[in-house]
Amino acid sequence: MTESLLLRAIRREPLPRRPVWLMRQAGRYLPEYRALRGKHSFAALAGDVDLATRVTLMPVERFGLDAAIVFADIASPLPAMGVDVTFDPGPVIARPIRDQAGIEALADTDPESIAPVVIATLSACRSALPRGTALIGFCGAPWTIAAYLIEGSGAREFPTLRAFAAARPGLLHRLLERLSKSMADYLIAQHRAGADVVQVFDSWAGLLCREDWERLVRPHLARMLEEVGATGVPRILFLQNAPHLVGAYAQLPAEVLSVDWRVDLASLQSRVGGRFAVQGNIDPAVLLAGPGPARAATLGLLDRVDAAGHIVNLGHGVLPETPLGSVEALVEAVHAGSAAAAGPRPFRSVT
Ligand code: 1CP
Repeated sequence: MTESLLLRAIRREPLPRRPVWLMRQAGRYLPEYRALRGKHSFAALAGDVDLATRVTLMPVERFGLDAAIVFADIASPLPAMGVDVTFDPGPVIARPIRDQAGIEALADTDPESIAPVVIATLSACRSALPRGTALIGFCGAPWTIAAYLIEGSGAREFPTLRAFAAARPGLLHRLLERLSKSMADYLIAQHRAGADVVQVFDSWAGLLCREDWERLVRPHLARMLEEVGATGVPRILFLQNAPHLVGAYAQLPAEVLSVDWRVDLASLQSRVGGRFAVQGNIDPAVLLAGPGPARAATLGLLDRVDAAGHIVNLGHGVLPETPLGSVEALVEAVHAGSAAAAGPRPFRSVT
């Protein structure tokens, strides 16, 4: 049984080459995804185990990536909490939460019943993937989920959320407490269903100053990570647009820190590499410039960042306009990064 490069990199073992996967690797830049999306809405794709399994496997089959991330959205567990959510294209909350009644109306969750389609998709993906390809489960961090619930949808700089945090800190605590419990349930269920690793996406981490983050957000994120960590599943913690918080996140309980391109990964590694593996952090916009710049950015990253405990990824998700050749160039550069690079792995496809 071959253990995945991803799991071994998380333990910072010496490896024949670095693992590589990409955030948002299953999505609109893939022609096979667009073809399927032409026939089904996003909600229909993510709501069907067979279709979601097919989409999860698409980028792994095409590029030979070292991990699959389950095709779902950070909003996928919200219906289990009684939240009415649609997609246009991102999550839209029918009744944004702005008061105590909205928080108290949230349903309690448990790992046995949360998001059954995502859980069944993970089991199907785990049986389809070779052991050497890791399967990643994920959730939104409590703060990032709260951002959607309070604002009502994605928004530039989330002003309603920040106003709520200033005016109703007690209610925000209560909401984050509920979310941290439900997201822990969700990740535990994903691990039981076959996720080898879980990633927490704190995409909107950077909206608060450090003092407010420490006071309002940190205790809830820490508690969720602790609860999930008790199962033994490795935790990747991703923060976006938050260079001022990287030092604070590096004190949280997780195995991997994943940062965007604004952060110097080599210096982060030299500061925290004794405690964390690091993941990232090519600017996804560089891939828009084509295979040449994508290859150059990848080689530059491999050169600067020490191989031990480095998982190659982008600093944020693949953009929909990304040429396939850029992704191919990135993956090839990682594979060529070592003379001992593993050859193509057998892959059992699900149709
Ligand atoms: O129209 C379409 O085809 C839907 C586009 C789409 C896709 C492909 C959405 C709506 N969600 C997803 C899948 C998705 N979302 C995945 C699985 C695919 C993969 O990674 O391979 C994952 C991990 C997510 C996570 C997600 N959704 C995050 C965290 C990561 C990040 O990018 O920061 C966030 C913030 C969302 C919200 C969301 N969902 C969809 C969109 C377009 C957005 C962002 C824009 C917004 O907030 O309005």
